[in-house]
Amino acid sequence: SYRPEPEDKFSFGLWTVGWRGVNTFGDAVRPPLDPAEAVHRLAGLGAYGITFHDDDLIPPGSSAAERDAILGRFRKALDETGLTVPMATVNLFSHPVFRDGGFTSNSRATRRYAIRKAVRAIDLAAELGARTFVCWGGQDGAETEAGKDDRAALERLREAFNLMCGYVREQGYDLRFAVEPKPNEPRGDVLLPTVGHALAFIGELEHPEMVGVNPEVGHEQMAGLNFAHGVAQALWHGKLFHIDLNGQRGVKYDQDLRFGAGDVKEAFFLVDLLERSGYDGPRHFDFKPPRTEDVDGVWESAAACMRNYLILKEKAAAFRADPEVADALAASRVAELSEPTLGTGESLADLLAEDFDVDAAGERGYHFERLDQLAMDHLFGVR
Ligand code: GLT
Ligand code: MN
Ligand code: MN
Ligand code: MN
Repeated sequence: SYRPEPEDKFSFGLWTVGWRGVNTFGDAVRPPLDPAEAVHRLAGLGAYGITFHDDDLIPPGSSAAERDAILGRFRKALDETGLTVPMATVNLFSHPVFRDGGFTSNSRATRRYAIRKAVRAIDLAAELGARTFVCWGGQDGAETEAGKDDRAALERLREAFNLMCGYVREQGYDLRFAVEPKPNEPRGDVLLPTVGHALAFIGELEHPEMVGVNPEVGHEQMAGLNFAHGVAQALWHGKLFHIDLNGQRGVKYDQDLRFGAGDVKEAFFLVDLLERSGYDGPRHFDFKPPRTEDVDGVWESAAACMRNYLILKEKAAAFRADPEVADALAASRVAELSEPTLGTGESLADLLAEDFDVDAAGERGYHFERLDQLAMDHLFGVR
């Protein structure tokens, strides 16, 4: 049946189902989506959360009275449906003022404006009960080398995070930050291009414990990287604060396909990893319903994101429960990697004194192919 329930913690960005299909060459193909309607539609499909940029919810230039009216309608929809706002973020990329980025624009006045806008968005996030604040600096990057001092940009980015963390602590908000990496698009090269870059950056902050990552399937794949491996490392660092699920086919522009479309095998192992990891945060879909779709197609693709997750979850569980898989895992010595290389009570000297038949050990294969094919058999539905 694969019917999503709120316990599955599926959430969607307002900008995803609300995407009107404007792309580099084409105009909008769909009408604007009212945020309150989005809440009702998503709740009806079985989602538990909705997320937004400040500007998605409250159009820039709204008066105080308009803001109150929009928020009132949105809150009413949340109350009526029980939908939550697990995450919110700030748009520091659409307006022309951000043409050279927000926190790392060469223009100091722009950077100051970006921090003001972010702080107001943090207030809005806290007001609606969000626990995670995502920072995607899409316009923070460069097309030229000469025009951007990368080390200065990193310094300014650090300054912005330190200020935002300080503000959240001062206000006593229960809110953590999640940095979203992306290698390129809209900029030729974006700052913090991959999960690894983001993790290293976080270690240089004043309050690293308040900042984690929000990796997106397609973004790591745009860099030719294995997404499940990136998520595993984020988990190992205790830094998987949030996740953007979608689909991508290889190294090309950001496709934001519905989850499951694109690299299905990587999606399978991602769900397998997430479900066994103890990650209990939102399963957030950041996809763009293709412009071929009318309004009905938008909701069909949103439902399909959740359906594909639940199908993969079932397949991964069946893979793990299969006795032949247990046997193949043992043959591949997968569990042996969890044993410390040095035994308890042993010293390096014991290890150095050990005799080892290198040639005999070198002859033995690992049988990963058999194990991996069992996963594929499960994925294909023939087991
Ligand atoms: C934008 C981007 C996404 C980010 C969003 C958060 S905005 O759609 O392409 O990957 O997650 O700022
Ligand atoms: Mn994307
Ligand atoms: Mn995108
Ligand atoms: Mn994203």
